[in-house]
Amino acid sequence: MFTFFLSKGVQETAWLNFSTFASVATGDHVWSTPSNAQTSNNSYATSTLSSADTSEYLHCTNCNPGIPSTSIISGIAMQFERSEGNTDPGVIFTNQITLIKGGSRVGSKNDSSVDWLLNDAYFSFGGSSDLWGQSFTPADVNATNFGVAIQAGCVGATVSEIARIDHVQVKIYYY
Ligand SMILES: [Ca+2]
Ligand SMILES: [Ca+2]
Repeated sequence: MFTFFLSKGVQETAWLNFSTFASVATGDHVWSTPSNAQTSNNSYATSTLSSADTSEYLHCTNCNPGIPSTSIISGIAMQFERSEGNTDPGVIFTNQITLIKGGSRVGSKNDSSVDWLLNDAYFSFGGSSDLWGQSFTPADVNATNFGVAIQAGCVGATVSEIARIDHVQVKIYYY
């Protein structure tokens, strides 16, 4: 039985949508209509930023992964579909992405060297053996207060620019 358990290898959920969304401090500007990040439909969570500003964190929680209670969580990935408005292209970037464990932001990645594009595109972070420097039990990720958070930044803008997020998803890897 134990040998079979080990030989199963790592399993993964589908890319999961979230059900609960909020704009949460800290940051210079709120996310409007945060629940627009639930599905890919070209309706956006937006935050309007001037140069050197950051958005608040877009908190996305409640993904209902249903991980069996005896499993080991080996990795967590997230992806999000993003773009920027077209008043001053090339000034919006990802300042910070974190996971949310027990309702609090933990772990951190940034992608500040990559500008968000004028057209929607998905970018992904994390992976099958990446726990973002944290540890998670099945109960942690099954909880309604597990999720991801995204903070946008802006640099070099001559006018205010809009950060836009169409869709946020998460995938859990476990064995
Ligand atoms: Ca889209
Ligand atoms: Ca959307």
